[in-house]
Amino acid sequence: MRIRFGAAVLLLVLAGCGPDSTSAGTPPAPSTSDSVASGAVTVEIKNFTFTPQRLTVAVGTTVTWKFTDAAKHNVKATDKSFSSADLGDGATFAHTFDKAGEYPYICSIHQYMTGTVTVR
Ligand SMILES: [Cu+2]
Repeated sequence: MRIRFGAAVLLLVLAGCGPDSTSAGTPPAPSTSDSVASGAVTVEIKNFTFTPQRLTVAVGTTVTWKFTDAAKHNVKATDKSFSSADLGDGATFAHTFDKAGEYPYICSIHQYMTGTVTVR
């Protein structure tokens, strides 16, 4: 009984780590994964987080950021190759990546919000 109870508590704790279970997550270990997204790729901006935070796409892919937060956010590339206005819930911003490379970006309103698009 004691052991079972402990396991149940552990499960509850683990389940509590992910408050948002509405969308399918990306694999946690992208380093060995070879999945390169192409076509229409969406990054959701919700709860002050870019999801997925790291993204690998093929050259020529258009990435659309979907703003679904009550607070306003923006998407600004560190190298200034793309930059959105401050946008609120329901807005979208799209950028087509024509050159291979690594494109880190932030929300300049909340600079702890970071993401990276890798193009190859
Ligand atoms: Cu923000």
